[in-house]
Amino acid sequence: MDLSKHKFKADFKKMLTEVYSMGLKESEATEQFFTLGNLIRSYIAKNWSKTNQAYIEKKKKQVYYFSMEFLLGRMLKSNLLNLGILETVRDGLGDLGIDLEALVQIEPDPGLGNGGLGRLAACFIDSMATSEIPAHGNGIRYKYGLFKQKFVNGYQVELPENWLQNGNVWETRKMHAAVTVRFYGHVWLEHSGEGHLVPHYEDAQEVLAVPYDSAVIGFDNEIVNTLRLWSAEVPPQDESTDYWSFIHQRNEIESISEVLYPDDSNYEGRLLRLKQEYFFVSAGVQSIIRHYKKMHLGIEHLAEKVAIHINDTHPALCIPELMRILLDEEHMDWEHAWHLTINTMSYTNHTIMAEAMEKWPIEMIQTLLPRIVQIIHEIDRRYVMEMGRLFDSKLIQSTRIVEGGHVRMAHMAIIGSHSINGVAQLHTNILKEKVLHPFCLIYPSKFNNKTNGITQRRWLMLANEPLRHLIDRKIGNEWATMPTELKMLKAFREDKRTLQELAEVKHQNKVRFARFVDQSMGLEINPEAIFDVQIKRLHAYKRQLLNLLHILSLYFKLKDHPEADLYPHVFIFGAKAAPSYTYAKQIIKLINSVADLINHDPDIHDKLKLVFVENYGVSLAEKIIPAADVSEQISLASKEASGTSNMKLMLNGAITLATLDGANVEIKEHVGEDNIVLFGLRADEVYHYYNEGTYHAHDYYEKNQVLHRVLNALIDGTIPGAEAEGNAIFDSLVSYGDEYFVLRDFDDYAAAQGRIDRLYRDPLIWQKMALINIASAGIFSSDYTVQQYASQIWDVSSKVHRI
Ligand code: TH1
Repeated sequence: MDLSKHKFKADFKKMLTEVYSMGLKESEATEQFFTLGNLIRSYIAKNWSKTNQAYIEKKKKQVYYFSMEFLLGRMLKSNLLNLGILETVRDGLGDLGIDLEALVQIEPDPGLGNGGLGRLAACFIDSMATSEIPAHGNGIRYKYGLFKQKFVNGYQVELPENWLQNGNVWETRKMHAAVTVRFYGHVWLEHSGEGHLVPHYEDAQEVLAVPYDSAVIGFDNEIVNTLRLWSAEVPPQDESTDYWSFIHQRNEIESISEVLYPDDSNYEGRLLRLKQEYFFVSAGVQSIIRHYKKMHLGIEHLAEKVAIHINDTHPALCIPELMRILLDEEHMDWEHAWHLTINTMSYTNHTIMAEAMEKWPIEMIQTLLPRIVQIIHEIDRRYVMEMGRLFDSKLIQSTRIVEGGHVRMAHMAIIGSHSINGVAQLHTNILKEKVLHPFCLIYPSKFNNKTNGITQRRWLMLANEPLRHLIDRKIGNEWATMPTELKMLKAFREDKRTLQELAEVKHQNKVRFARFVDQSMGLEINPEAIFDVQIKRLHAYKRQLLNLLHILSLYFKLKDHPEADLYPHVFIFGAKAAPSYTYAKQIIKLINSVADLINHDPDIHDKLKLVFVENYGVSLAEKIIPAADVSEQISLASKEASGTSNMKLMLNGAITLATLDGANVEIKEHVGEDNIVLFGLRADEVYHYYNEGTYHAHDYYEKNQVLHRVLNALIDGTIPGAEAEGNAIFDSLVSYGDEYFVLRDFDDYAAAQGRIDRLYRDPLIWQKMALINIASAGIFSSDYTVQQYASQIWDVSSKVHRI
């Protein structure tokens, strides 16, 4: 938008008086932040309604991205950037004696997600608005986001994250768009006068779903899409309601949107979680139908104008819910309703981990959602009947929805959608060939790949301004919307000056991060050291333990040979564990205890430091990623569906140290073998071990001297404070089979770390690798990812930039 600094300053002062009746001098950062937020809202108001009107008037097909999680991060700078007024506002505020960065800190970081899946949804809505895709997010307005992590004595302690405490400037409560969602009770079908069956409900609990809308602003294009998050409330009561039963009901109902479940890649079969899933699905689908009817096209054309995307199986109840509305409220016959539903729905699978697969007990659904369970049974019955004519009955039994008293949500999502995609090429291949192979025989054409992506606007333009300016000086700024233009940087691969400038940018970011570590943790780290970063949820398959065991081996090496030629290293971890995931919490405690040991050992000096940042999340990622030299992507091959921090770190010039897992495979293809450091078992080798049952972890403990010493340190008192955890972890590796092949990959990992150490010593070689990584990262922009979803899955228009 066009905005002069002069006008901005006048607008700002005016808004401050209007909202707070305050002059500049009396105001503090909090008022200034809310004033700026309100001003941004006023700037976008016109374009927001214009966008919506245009979608209706032009009868545009619209996409609804259903996700239990939207891990947005702070929105102030992102909104300013996308509006094209970041510099004007920064300058203008500066004139008024206000530091924009101080206002940025006022905004709470809304943690409405756990990790990659939720952050992907946030990158997608930014990219969809920027790519001019008519698409909206649909999710839950959790009162409490992901817990705040504290370390007490090295143990993770969880505190509530009350992000709404001071209100949320970006949202608008839309009372007129509220809908009712029904739970419990009894239902029976009766013939209506007009020849169809209509359901009658008795004793149902009614919940009012109230939407809160936030603007999703496209970059430099006047598009404003919507993120709609639902909040659960008690419907208006009549006079006969008993007061105490009302209070009781209110607590039960409001608990639905109270808190985000803190499990990543893990399924907790709680009733409240099922309620959450149906709550936002039913509210979202009802509101889509209501909106669709404004176009007056007839319900039979729904799939031409609406695409519903199911982000993992958590919103898979969209399928029976849309069927319910088409059958019970639109009085369609089953075949037509089913055809429409399939054509409307598409589904992304994000994991092959068995413990993440949702399987809801049929009685639980029966009690909570009596009408939905009837529809699920009927979908299942027809599937078995119709497919049973075409395929072997064993194949059909193994793929049906209802089995062993459970509803298999992935099966329902596949059977009820026209598209199912994995999130990286390797992951999609594993789905097709192994995990979902039976479905691939039945529906080969439904399967496709959409490799994940990240938005370069948040993860480079905003998070790493020094690098952004360097790139702009070298190749211009078209990469803001045409990210593969970054490849032009390759022309500078031999240019010493550019490589030197790149090194200076990285150094500057490392100094900044070191200052942060010093101030927040009282720990001094040396910016000349290699900053080696592993930031992601704590999960056994991600193998933070492999990293830690190697750190211990370096520590012992330095203890035995203080003169050993090790380049100084700072190992940086950021990770939350699910509160109920005991093993992950034990690993956190062990990492913290090892950090205490190493960081306080006077023999070690600056050669080795271990930093475990507390409360890792989007805001911390924005600080750490620009300062990273090495990106640890060391999951056991086949287990990490894609990963996205690998892409963010590469984009910021870190060198990837990786197994050939998830999107690492594609990173390797784009940067070439020389610009990535690989190690470890390949996915097919992992499967081979499983099939043959030939992995014996204990042998590695017995035969590998370095490993032997490191593992013994876990149980012999070398690591003070973590005796119990050390024992449990030792047993998991040595006695109970080492499920994720940590010991098998240890030597190869250590050798790869040795290569990193040697490469880093030659700054020209290292910076050239960094430059090629940045230059090759454009293809991993979520702009391209969503453009592919738009054309290949959703069949909606988008502004496609050539790759
Ligand atoms: C993650 C995957 O583990 C990761 O590899 C991928 O990059 C990311 O999704 C985005 O596609 C997943 N997060 C969750 C969270 C839950 C359940 C399953 C997964 S898979 C709650």
